[in-house]
Amino acid sequence: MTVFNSDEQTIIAQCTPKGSGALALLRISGPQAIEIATNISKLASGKALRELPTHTIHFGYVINSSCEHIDQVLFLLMHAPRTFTGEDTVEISCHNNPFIVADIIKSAIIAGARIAQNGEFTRRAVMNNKIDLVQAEAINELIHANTTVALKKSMAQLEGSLSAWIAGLENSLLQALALTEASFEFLDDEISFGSQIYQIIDSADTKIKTICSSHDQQLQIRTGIRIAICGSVNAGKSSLFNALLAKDRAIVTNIPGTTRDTIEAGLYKDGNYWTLIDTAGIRQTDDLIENQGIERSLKEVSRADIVILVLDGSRLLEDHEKTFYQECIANHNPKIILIRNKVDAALDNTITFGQTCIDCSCKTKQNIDIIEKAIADKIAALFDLINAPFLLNERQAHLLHTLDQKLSFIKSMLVEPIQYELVSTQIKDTLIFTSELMGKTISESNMDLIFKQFCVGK
Ligand SMILES: Nc1nc2c(ncn2[C@@H]2O[C@H](COP(=O)(O)OP(=O)(O)OP(=O)(O)O)[C@@H](O)[C@H]2O)c(=O)[nH]1
Ligand SMILES: [Mg+2]
Repeated sequence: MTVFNSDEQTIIAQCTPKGSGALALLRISGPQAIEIATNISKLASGKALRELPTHTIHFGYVINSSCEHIDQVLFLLMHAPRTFTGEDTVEISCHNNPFIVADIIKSAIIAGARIAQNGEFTRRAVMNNKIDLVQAEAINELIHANTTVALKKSMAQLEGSLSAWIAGLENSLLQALALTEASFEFLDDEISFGSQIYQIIDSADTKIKTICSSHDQQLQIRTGIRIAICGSVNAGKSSLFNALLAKDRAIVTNIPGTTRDTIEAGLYKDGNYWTLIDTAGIRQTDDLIENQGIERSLKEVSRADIVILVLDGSRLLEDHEKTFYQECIANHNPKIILIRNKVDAALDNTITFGQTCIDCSCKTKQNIDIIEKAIADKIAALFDLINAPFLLNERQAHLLHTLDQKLSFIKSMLVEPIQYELVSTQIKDTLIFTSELMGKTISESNMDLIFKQFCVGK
């Protein structure tokens, strides 16, 4: 069902990223979209856009209020309701020069449009029942996905997988509600569905718990993987950082303590976004600044998803260094990749703390590819752990967590003698949460919060 709001203003925004490039896409959506586009266009065919059939493309010019040509463009004309927003829509493909884009937007504003707010096109798609709120959120995830796994999951979500899951949950709760009401009605006949209701509630609760349990890990698939490079001073951490990035990003010298603060740099690798973090080397020092840097390195060991622990193969370790490596391995074993650098100048130093250790040389680039492979394997193993079919955002996770608590409470009420009237009230309460999850009963201010996270033009 498409809902049209005659008070709704017509909006315009650039949908493609700002900056110069070959082409840009602008979208005009709203009740006046076709009229506005007609007034700012001069088609090569000599016809007016308003007279042309829906879902057609037209070549021509955007003109300003003095009828001067701004740019040669293509107009994609789409009548409601078969559009993204469910409203009349005209999309303009123009040349991507920021001055052209600004002039086209200015012309449209003079003709009666206004600039769209963050996420306003998607919000209108939700208001017009083109997609539900969960699918709208999936669009935002899709745009910002930093790993191929996140991309796949948000695509599935956009296609309705999470919405269908929530609908299934809602159905179970409605079934439990029906049985509760029936038990209440037939109380005198001593017909009770207590155990059936318990089973339904318990199974719904188990499903929610499974999804919620991997929420923390899901952050990795959404935001990319943090890979910290840590170890003793002068071990070659910055050299490895540069080798993995394939550029001289961090300063490398033979002076121990060269890196004093953490440095981050990102790269796309095998369909994932890696954030590499070079850290200050661990050593005992009285230098205040260096000590703060070392503190940051230790924090990074805890925070990162993967830690590349670098040993200096050209010298023997001091006792405090051995303690650092041992503690690091003991406390963070699953995420550690131990490597021994400088094998080109190696002493007969085979200390590995009982771990698999990759020998390498940042100087000769020996085995850098093996380190990359070890990182990719660790990422694959991390993703294997996350078997939940959906990626929940904070809003969804919070609502599901509250729902889980509510269902646990209902289960505690389902012991004889059962107060069916009270159980029924509680189940009705849970349906408020599923409605809010889907955006059916969400408040305007909460909607504002959700769409604020979107970019303009989406
Ligand atoms: N022979 C040899 N020298 C290396 C290798 N990797 C790095 N170095 C040298 O080791 C020294 C220290 O390298 P860095 O990359 O700055 O080491 P770091 O661990 O970042 O040092 P800090 O930032 O001081 O903790 C430099 O002189 C590098 O040229 C290697 O594989 N073989
Ligand atoms: Mg360094």
